[in-house]
Amino acid sequence: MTAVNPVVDLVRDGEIAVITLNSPPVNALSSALRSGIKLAMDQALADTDAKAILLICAGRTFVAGADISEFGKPPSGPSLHEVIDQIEAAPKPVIAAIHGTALGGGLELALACHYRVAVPSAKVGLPEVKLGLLPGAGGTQRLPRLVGAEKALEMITGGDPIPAKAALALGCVDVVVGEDSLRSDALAFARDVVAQNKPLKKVRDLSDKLKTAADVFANFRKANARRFRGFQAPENCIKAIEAAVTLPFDQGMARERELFMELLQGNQSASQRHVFFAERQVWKIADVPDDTPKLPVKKVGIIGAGTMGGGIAMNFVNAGLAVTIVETKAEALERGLGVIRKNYEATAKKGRLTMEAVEQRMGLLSGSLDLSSLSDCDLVIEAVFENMEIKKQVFGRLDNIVKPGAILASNTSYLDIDEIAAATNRPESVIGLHFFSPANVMRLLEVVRGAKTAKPVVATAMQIAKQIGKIGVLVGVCHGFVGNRMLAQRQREAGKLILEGAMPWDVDRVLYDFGMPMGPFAMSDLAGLDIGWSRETSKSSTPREMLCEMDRRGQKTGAGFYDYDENRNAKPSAITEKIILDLAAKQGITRRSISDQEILERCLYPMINEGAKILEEGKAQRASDIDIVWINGYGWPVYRGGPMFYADSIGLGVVLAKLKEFEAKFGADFKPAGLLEKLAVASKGFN
Ligand code: T1G
Repeated sequence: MTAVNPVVDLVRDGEIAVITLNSPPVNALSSALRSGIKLAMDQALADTDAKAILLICAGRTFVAGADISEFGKPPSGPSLHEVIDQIEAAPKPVIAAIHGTALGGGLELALACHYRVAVPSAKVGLPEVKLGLLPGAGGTQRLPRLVGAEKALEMITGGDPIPAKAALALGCVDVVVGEDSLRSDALAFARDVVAQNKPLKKVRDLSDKLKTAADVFANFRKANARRFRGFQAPENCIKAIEAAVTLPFDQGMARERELFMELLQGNQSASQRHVFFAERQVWKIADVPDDTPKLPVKKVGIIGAGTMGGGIAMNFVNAGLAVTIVETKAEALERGLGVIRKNYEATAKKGRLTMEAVEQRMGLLSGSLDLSSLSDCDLVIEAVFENMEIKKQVFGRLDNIVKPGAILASNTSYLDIDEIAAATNRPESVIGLHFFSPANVMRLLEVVRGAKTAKPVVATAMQIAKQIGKIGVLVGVCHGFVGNRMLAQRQREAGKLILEGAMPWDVDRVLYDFGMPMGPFAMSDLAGLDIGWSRETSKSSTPREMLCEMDRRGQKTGAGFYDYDENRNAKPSAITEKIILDLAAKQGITRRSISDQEILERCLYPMINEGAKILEEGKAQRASDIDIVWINGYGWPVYRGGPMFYADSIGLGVVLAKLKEFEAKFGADFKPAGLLEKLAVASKGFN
């Protein structure tokens, strides 16, 4: 065995030269790995006794792509193109042996080989679009030659990997071998290639599958316009695949390069790469190391079978955990369990679940009207009405009922976890688990650490988040935690802007065009304008109050800020416009024309400023955690990286100057946070 360099070994096994890549954790194609492959190929090609070359990886996976952390840095070592060209042009057969995932540059490397062997559990894919990029090492030119343009469009613009079996059916891999015998089976395959003098199958030379109907690309664009809204990468992917179909290979490669560099140098990819690493950082807690003991969680109790309680329960049942839901009234319990069954049956109807699985999940779910039925639960999550007194009562009772050592969690969206914990004699076991509606769908889970929450409880809560398929973000106790606390800033400004001169549909249009799924007023109409509203306390002091007083409660009443047709399509409302004009006049506000830029800045900059305060107070560990909260909980467009990353991309100096201008015009709501001021002055960023 020759160590070609620290991450690549070369050994000859009979007449086969075996190149082993060993660069944990995922054999990302760093400069060291690329150099090692090139050196090993040189040696294997020079070795006259080596009749074929096997490329295999040590560790948990085949190559998971280019090394994303090298992007944006000065290039070093051979480029991936050089390595790939050397392999494809090799005069000896090169075989890739794939286990784990062959992703991005990893699959492109394998597609340059003359044959590919994979284990059944392997997955292959080109996920670059998820990083705001496209496969930039021949993937957009070689994959269509193997699977056809339509399948390539789906795989490359979607970015999701496919299992080995499907890859075999598509011709992406040549054979699927034994799960635990990859090396020996791949060696046997290589020997057979030599023995039978099989041809050097170069994907670049294939063309049969490239015949494509003229309208395939136009139809694909049309069918996916909504899904790709705001993203640049999907269109560049489509253009590159079009080049594969219309141009000779080398010209197609040149076109791919142009389209790749355009994306690599753009803001969107920088944002999405930031999110890639940010999503992996959230799990790292400075004072709660990975080896912190975790508490066993087998049985879960949920208090409240309403929308949130039901959705929360589904997460645990989906993860195979037994769940008991407690309600105060039988009809509420029945209704709650009924909604869960309906949800599962709807999923089954769409073919995404079998009826057997529906019954199996419903089998894990039980209902009760008795809180003491939760006595032996390992975790109890309270999802009752958002009222402190009610929550404290519930926690006081749970304290007397549930076994010692169990975790008591609240799904509160705003309230003080420390005050709730103080209603028990075990504040160390109390934590906030703030789910987002619909709780069985939304990926975000704000894990709210109380002043006395024990480290094993924090560690267990983060582990549970992973177990139920959520992205857990650790936050501190403050009103509205991270997400809602920042949202309040935007909602306040949106409410002021429509009195000062804009209309709800102007504000919504600006934020929609920015990339949010919908603006604040359309969102309020969807959620219902009467959440937290009561006729008794209503004073006609805001447009929302006045709309509720007129029974315009949102989509559910066919009217709110917008008027809705029978298909729930929204259109600006003359009634809302009149309410706003009258209220502004009544409040002595002289309306003025407000630019889209001001609307955007007034809505986003106070949020960013609040994010800075959250960091100052230590209510979030890092700025990128705040970005993950907003992307996974509030629909912030991933191609803008999150509010804190967005602020960095604009420049904190710009944000600071604008906040100061607004402070002078509109008051203390815009007073810049100390941290923002300090970083801006130092020309630094949050991330
Ligand atoms: N580059 C650098 N670091 C990477 C990496 C990569 N490609 N992939 C993973 N890591 C790090 C990650 O940050 C984490 O670090 C650790 O490895 C474990 O990852 C020219 C342009 C392979 C499915 O997009 O999808 O090729 O936090 O926690 O859950 O066309 O990692 O421990 O310090 O995610 O088991 C295309 C990215 C690149 C695949 C494993 N490839 N990776 O998931 O572990 S662009 C990708 C993944 C490209 C070419 C282009 C997943 C995984 P740390 P992990 P996991």
